[in-house]
Amino acid sequence: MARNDLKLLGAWPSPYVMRTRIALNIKSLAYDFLEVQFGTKSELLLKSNPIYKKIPVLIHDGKPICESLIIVQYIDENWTNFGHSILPSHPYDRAIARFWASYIDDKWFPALRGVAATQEENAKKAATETVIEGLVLLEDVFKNCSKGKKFFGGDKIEYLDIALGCFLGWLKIFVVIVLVKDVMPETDKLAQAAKLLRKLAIVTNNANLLRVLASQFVNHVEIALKIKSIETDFIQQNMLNKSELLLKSNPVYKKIPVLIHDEKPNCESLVVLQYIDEACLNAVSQGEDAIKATLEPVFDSLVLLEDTFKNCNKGKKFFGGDKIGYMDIALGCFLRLMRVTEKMNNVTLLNEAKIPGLYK
Ligand SMILES: N[C@@H](CCC(=O)N[C@@H](CS)C(=O)NCC(=O)O)C(=O)O
Repeated sequence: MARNDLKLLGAWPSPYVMRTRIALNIKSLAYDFLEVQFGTKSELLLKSNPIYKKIPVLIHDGKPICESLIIVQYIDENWTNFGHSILPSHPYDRAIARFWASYIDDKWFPALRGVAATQEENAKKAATETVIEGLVLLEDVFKNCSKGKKFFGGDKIEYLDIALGCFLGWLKIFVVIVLVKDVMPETDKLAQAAKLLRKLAIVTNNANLLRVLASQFVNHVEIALKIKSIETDFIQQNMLNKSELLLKSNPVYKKIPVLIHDEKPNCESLVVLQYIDEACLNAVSQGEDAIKATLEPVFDSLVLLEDTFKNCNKGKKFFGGDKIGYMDIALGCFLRLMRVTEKMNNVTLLNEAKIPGLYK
């Protein structure tokens, strides 16, 4: 069999690079490991990952693939008959695995890094809480997935083992070396503490937002609150064990986000967005320059996405050509939020002249 032309741009200590190397090992694929010096950006890296300029990048037959979790999925899909499959076989189990993998990357690991990086006591405490709560959540997921076995994937290493596992070495380092030591004793104690913390969440301010970390709907509301410079207490919710406050505040849907203002709950993210805009909660709205600075990266991203659209759609209506594809779904669901942002800030994000493809 012809050897695959596989090159991996990476550095050995990087947890993200470890993910891709584990996946390559599972599939018994040989590859050239092109080590990048930490902190430097080779020309090949800049050319292969011009958007994020980060490792890992897998180069397969001259074509670069970026982002560790995407690379792991690519390896699994491209070499289905090699080794065992990395993603679970059932689509629902796959969805669950992807959901938690994003949670690990978007919420849990940044909090873990925050614990080490921040000097400010309250911020450190908040980050530590997030890390602990995350571990408790992930422990639940592990119990459901592993079915009493050693891995999330049961007897074999699967997607979530790779996604989380590569951080565990770093977690130990944080626990041992960094100041976390005092607040991070044994897992069982942590679990108890996290449950207690959840129960102790007290409504103190006028405006409180019941939320969970990984909710896009909550994110929408948080963005609106930020735009309006409204300070809120965030009351973390465990959706597997709904709090009395949540059930009382949103008895119809029993969902987050709920914005509690002067003890009156507001439910459903779009309704909450309008409420924030209309009631404004006595907040001072930001100056024009601040809004412009916030929105600039959004413009830049839209222009990049317009380029991607041009490459993918082959002159047709969707990223997927004639039919709605993955990217149409991923981006399309944010269109309403962009319209709301435009309306709330009196700005134009979807500019037909600059992004004609996306606009249409
Ligand atoms: N989301 C990316 C994260 C990759 C990442 O953060 N890589 C780090 C190395 S551990 C990097 O290249 N950092 C260089 C930089 O931030 O400029 C992935 O999953 O691949």
